Amino acid sequence: MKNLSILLFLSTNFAFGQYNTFYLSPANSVISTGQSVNLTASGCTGTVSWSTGQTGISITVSPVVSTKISATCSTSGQSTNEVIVEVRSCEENVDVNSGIATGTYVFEANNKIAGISFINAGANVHFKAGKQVSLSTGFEAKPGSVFKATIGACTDTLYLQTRRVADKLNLPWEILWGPDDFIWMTEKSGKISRVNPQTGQITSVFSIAEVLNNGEGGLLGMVLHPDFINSPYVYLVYNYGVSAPLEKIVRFTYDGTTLINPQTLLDNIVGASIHNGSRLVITPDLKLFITTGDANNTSLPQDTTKVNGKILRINLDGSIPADNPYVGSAVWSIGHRNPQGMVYANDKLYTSMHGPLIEDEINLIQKKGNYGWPSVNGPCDSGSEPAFCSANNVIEPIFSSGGSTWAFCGLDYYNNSSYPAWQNNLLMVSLKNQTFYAFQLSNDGNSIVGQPTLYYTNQFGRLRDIAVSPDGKVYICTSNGSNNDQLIEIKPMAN
Ligand SMILES: [Ca+2]
Ligand SMILES: [Ca+2]
Repeated sequence: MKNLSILLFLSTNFAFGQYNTFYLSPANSVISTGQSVNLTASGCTGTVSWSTGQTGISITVSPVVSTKISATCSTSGQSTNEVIVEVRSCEENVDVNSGIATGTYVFEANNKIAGISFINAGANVHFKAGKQVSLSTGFEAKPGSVFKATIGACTDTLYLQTRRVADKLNLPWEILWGPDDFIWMTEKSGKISRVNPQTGQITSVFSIAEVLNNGEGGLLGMVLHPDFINSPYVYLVYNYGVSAPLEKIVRFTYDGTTLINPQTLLDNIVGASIHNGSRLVITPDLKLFITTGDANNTSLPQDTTKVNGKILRINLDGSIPADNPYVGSAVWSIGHRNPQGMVYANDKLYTSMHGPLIEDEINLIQKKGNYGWPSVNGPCDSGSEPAFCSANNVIEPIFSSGGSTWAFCGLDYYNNSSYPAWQNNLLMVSLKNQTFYAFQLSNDGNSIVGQPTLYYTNQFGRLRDIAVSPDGKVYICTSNGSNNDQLIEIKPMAN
């Protein structure tokens, strides 16, 4: 089920000095794919121009992805704050678990909508479920609100069904779809397993004895050789050592049962109990990309002679490619804090990164790029950031979380026709915000369009990683610990 946390207490209706009557309503909206919402600007005596290109006091929008819309009043010259129109796809079950203070909302579910709490005066809410609308004791549609519940099919022709594939896992960190049609999985304690996605049966492959499982460190990222049938290599990154944690990348060979013949490709990377990075990606030209964290030492990411706080690039035998930007060094880009998601798509390399209390980032990685940490958080927009950015050619993120952290983690790419709403989308999961996100990429892949669509908030707990199957199903794993983690399948289904 989808949990929606909606607290919209006058979030956009605040004053702009003397123009304090110019505001937008509803403050924010949730609509389903294919639906539209009316937006109205109040208090402008001139022409209202909207960021959509439309003019007029009232407009109707039918966005296909979640988006921010603002308006400008010609007489005051003032822009309003933005209205966020969230576009949601049909899911199997939807929980509306917070009060709705204001706004127009249409919630749809293939099966059931459960509503608790209240709908305030001024809110206009429609629950539409295929089978059942369930309102908890104490649910209240207050005087002045409009509330409607109907039984009917989603506007979407597809909905998303979730299924628990496996449980009793302990801190799975990497999940990926293998060429054997099994899900390959690492767990932080040092275990590598294959999971049958149909039955959930877990087959143990290997356990790495020297893994130092400490804090955020342990056995982390994994990638398989792209030609695994002929080159059955498994690349793993993990922490090791005793007094001072280190990190290494090791290539093992899969003999059909277990992992043999470890070959260290890169070692003595500084590790720590936090900020170890450790996503691995192999590109079609057979280069291994590695994310490293700053290992809780902010002097490292801007130091091009150190491999921490970087995106690294090596050949599959561990040697340094001749065309790397710093001769003889694995460093590909600098200024990263703790990137824990990475995917290659559209001939581009995307990463997701944890910010420090603010500004979690999605970045498009360029050779020799500087991404700013620790001098810059998110965009180059405050204090000494603009000066540092122009002096150091800092590349700004293509998305940033702004004034809070969501704890961005596993990142993947979706382009399967079985769920058109996610075509050319980056999919991501987060730990702190316990949410699955779909980000629409622009056609050229260079930017993110509008706001992400959110799914499953607080439903499964902390979420660590994603895998996508060739037939368009998505798998996510939780990161709650205590041998209580799950592998969940998300499957597009016809209505
Ligand atoms: Ca993955
Ligand atoms: Ca900033």
